[in-house]
Amino acid sequence: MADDEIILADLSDDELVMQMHDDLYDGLKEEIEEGVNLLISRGWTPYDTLTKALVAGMTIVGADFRDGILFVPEVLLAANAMKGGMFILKPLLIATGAPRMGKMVIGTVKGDIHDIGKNLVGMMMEGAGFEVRDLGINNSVEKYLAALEEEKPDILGMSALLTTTMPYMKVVIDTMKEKGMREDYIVLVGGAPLNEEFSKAIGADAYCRDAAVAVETAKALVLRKHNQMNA
Ligand code: B1M
Repeated sequence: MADDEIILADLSDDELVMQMHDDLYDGLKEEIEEGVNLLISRGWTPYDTLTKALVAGMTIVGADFRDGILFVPEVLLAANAMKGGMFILKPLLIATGAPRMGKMVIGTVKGDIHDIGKNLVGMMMEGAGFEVRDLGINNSVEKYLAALEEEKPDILGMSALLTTTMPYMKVVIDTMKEKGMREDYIVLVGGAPLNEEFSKAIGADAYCRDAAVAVETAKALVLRKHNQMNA
């Protein structure tokens, strides 16, 4: 072992989280997995581990990608390392024993292959007691509609990370209107380039800034829908 090799287990919590930000930046999947396991074994909640170690680290990656310091291959490695950590956290986030809240179909829109945020939303929704059918990436309007027919969910969730793909959400919503099925579903949208105004303009029920907001919004709107149905 080299003298300068960092032993993650010897680091304090704060040092470990900083090191995990560096390891995520460097796309070191095994180190990220070890870091996640260490934080959990030290009593960290899965949610804090996710947000403070992984999501915060990915924000740094995002800023340097934007500024031309990191390029696609490095970002892919970082994304892969993040997925390794998320894979460990997923069952822990889900194992909250939350009562069934409803069902959601979620997918990234056509032309867009970003899926980390969508996956996080799916995980958090499952953790909150929702059944989730994840359609993956690059979804056409036909795929969304087929899944709605098949699953009969309470909620349709759409994710877009590119300014060029976010308008496709309107294509999906407009098609739902044309087919007379828009009012049957709660439509939630999210993704870094979106905002409240855009969500209103395309006729979605709500914009969700992050996964936690998605869960809170979903709970509130499903409750409202059930109350209306029982009235
Ligand atoms: Co891309 N990319 N990318 N990328 N990428 C962005 C989005 C970008 C902002 C980077 C930048 O320039 N700063 C930029 C978009 C610019 C724009 O449109 N204005 C960009 C670009 C340009 C591109 C390419 C075009 C680059 C190229 O090829 N030249 C290309 C496009 C490919 C395509 O989709 N057709 C591309 C490719 C890639 C990779 C493949 C390398 C990789 C994706 C890997 C993967 O996802 N499997 C990648 C990544 C990783 C990023 C950044 C760095 C990080 C995205 C991420 O995972 N964030 C991103 C920069 C950034 O966003 N800061 C960037 C972490 C994640 C937890 O956050 O996804 O925002 P986020 O999700 C949040 C919320 O938005 C919300 O909750 C989530 C959790 O809290 N949310 C929802 C998201 N979806 C929701 C759905 C909901 C509710 C809430 O439904 C109910």
